[in-house]
Amino acid sequence: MFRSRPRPALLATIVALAVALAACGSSSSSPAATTAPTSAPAASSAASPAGGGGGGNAVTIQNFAFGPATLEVPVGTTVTWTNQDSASHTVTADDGSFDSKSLSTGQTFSQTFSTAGTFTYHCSIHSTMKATVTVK
Ligand SMILES: [Cu+2]
Repeated sequence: MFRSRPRPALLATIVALAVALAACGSSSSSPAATTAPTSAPAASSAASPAGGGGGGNAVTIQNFAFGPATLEVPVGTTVTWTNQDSASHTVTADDGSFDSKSLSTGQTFSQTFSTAGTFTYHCSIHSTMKATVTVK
C-alpha cells in the first residue's frame, strides 16, 4: 500500500509533459508551412534595373557615401539621388555636365542620361565621396 502513492504523481507529470510537447510541436509546424511559398521573388526588386521605371535608378546618399557607388542603367534613364544624411551633399559630375548644387536632408536631384558612357561624379563638399553611373 505504500508503493501505490508515488505512481499517480509520476503519471500526472508524464501526461503534462506529453501535452506540452504535443502543443509545442503542432504550433511550430503550421506557421512554417504557410510562409514557405511567397518569400523568395520579392527581395530582388531593389537591386535589379529590370522594368525600366522602378528600382534600378535610385541612388541614396547616406553616411557620406553614394549607394550604390556604381550604378548601371540603360540609355534614357532618369537617375534620382536622395540625400538621407543630416549633412548637405552635392551630386556633381566630374566633367561638369550636371550639378545638383547643395542638397539638404531629404532633398532629391534627378538627371537623365541620354547618351551611353561612364559618368563619374562626386560631392563637391566632401572630396572623398565619389561614384559612377554607367549608361549603356
Ligand atoms: Cu558630401
